[in-house]
Amino acid sequence: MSTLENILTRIDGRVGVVQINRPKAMNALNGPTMSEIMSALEAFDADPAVGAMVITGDERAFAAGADIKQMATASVVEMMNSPFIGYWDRLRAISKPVIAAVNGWCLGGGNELAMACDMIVAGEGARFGQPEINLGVIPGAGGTQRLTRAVGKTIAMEMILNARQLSAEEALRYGLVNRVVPVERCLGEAVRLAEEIAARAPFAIRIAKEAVNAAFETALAEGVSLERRLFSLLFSTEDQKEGMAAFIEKRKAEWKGK
Ligand code: DAK
Repeated sequence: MSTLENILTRIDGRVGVVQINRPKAMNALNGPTMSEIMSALEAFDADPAVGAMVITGDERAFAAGADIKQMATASVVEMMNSPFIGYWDRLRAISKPVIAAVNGWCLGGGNELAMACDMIVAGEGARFGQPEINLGVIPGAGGTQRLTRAVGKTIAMEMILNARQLSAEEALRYGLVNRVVPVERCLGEAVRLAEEIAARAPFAIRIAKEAVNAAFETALAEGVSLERRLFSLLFSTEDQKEGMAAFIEKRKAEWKGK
């Protein structure tokens, strides 16, 4: 376990875990916290001992949003020049799977952080929302786009225009989260899921993540064509030969990540 000012990190098996650790501020995401989160994820991404990652908070809050106290007096120029949005771009560039384990409040920039991950495991009491309208602003770190893609226009409109919060069960029903588990099992379930994924063929996992993410950036024909190229590319890996040989020989494949 390594302790920085605003996060804790550890490696659990082949899973890198980042825990946001600003309990007095409901894990609000100020610049230093986002900087530490991203540096930790990038270090895990570069570490061959890590196959997948989990970001979590504590039982009261995953994160209650960007730090309102830090941005309350900002000018338009300061916000336009703020490096803050760059942290979400860095998260998009992480090549290994990242799972958010969400208990408690998951609001504003916190929800945008969870949605920028690849999957979300929610604890039963989790509350998801984009309450920026209550502050006289709108989501600014991808919320209007990622939430709409996740839950559809009508629910996204209600959440963003009228600060509607979703319970964990509603988030599951609308497709925002993968599964809902008891609070005390949330992190363990996310790590277990990450561990399962980390045990699979590493290069194929990375390519699969890239292909699914392309669905949000491209037209269908372009996405299908990219998928065909990525699929064919995997036939240059030892893992493809091993995976198919193992099936034919009725044995478990041994992945090399090559
Ligand atoms: N920022 C700063 N401090 C926060 C905070 C936040 N987002 N959320 C909570 N805290 C602090 C509270 O001020 C309080 O501090 P003290 O008063 O004790 O010093 C402490 O955490 C405990 O909070 P409460 O006393 O309020 O606790 P409750 O249980 O009563 O309520 C709550 C919990 C989570 C419902 C409530 O704290 C709350 O409504 N928090 C604000 C939620 C919110 O509005 N979130 C959206 C923030 S705006 C950008 C892109 C995106 C963004 C910013 C920039 N760029 C492109 C540059 C994102 C913006 C946002 O996320």
